[in-house]
Amino acid sequence: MTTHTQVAIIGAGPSGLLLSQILHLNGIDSIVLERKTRAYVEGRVRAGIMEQGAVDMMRQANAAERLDRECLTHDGIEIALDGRRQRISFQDLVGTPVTVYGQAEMTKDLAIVRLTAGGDIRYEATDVSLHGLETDRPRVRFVKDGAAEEITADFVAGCDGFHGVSRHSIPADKLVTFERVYPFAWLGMMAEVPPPSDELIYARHERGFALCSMRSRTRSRHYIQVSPDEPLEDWSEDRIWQEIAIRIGDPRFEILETGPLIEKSLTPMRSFVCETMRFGRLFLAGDAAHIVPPTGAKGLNLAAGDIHYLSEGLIEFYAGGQTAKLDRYAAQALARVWKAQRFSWWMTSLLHNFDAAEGFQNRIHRAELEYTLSSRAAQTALAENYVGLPY
Ligand code: RFL
Ligand code: PHB
Repeated sequence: MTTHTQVAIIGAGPSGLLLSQILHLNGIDSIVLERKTRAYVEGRVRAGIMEQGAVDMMRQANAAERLDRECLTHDGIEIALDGRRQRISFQDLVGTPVTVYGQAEMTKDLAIVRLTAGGDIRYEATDVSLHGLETDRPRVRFVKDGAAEEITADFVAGCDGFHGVSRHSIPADKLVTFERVYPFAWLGMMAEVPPPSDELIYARHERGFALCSMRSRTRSRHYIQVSPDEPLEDWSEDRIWQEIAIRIGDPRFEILETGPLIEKSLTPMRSFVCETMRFGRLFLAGDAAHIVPPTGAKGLNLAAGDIHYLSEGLIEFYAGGQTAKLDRYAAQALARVWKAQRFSWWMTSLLHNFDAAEGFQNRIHRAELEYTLSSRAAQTALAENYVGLPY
């Protein structure tokens, strides 16, 4: 069966759902194809920090009602160096807060508004393949409920994450990519206990990085730096809690409340940019085009930024056939992406322990963190980037 839509969107993560909903509110129709089940997508524990720009995109999508009610607003972060904690006040330095709201909740809210408005999201659509991307009538083939189907569209939005099919549909000789893989991973966990502080604690310690984050005042989300090849089974609950306590400087558990873990996972750390964010009628957005190490909390926020530029381009096109904004899409998105890449790489470098062989580099990073904690100018630069650069 062949169906036509204006924009075929691959992936029902935050990028794909935001785009579909914003297009819908501007009278543009789309079909979203998602490989996994709705429950799987909505159950994935991922980002937790939203910049004001991402919150504004949720408002623009008419999907911010629960976010506005349930989110936490943070005016700063704490940084612990060898167990000594110091606060960096975003309020004082740049006057902008960040918002704590889970990506899983954001994805649920977007799916509900989209489906309530009659949106066409096809979960469990497998074997997606893209064709005719250099023509003005690209086609997307897929299998749903055992039957082969085809969609024709004016445009294809590749919102299918780092492991998706869209980026791989661009001919290899047209792809321009950059990558850096870090020699460590994050062990992430969730527990139904209050976080140790009102704000996030980022810690650099000789045993490695730690981060105490949260999803609410009663739900903690914490991470520790581990070696990328370490089996998850080697990390008992006790060992994880011990390690967090030591790294944030709370070895006697005076502020860190412990409890059973409700989730535990390992995330490899990489920086990746595909500069070919457009190929013919295909536009890549979000993790399909770029990955940042999570230290700067930028992945989801970059995805929202891409959708801002891409939706503006598509809205302009359908309003009067102009392609000026679509033609600028890749350049505009990349300018922001590279700045967030720089910041994420910098935060990662400053806060993690690299290989002992990298002694000089470790000392330089430590000196830079000490300098940052002692300089208002350096803290202002950190705050400006953390709360998010303007679109
Ligand atoms: P997603 O969320 O990966 O969604 C892509 C969707 O596409 C589907 N898909 C396909 N569908 C059809 N056909 C195919 N062939 C397909 N291949 C894939 C997938 O099933 C999926 O549903 O990408 P999107 O929408 O671009 O969103 C990006 C964000 O998810 C990501 O950047 C953030 O989670 C990154 N991130 C963080 N970002 C922040 O801004 N702040 C944070 O605090 C933050 N913390 C994090 C993070 C990512 C983490 N992990 C696990 C990578 C913390 C962690 C631990
Ligand atoms: C999270 O809460 O998941 C989180 C917060 C800040 C980060 C990364 C992840 O830098």
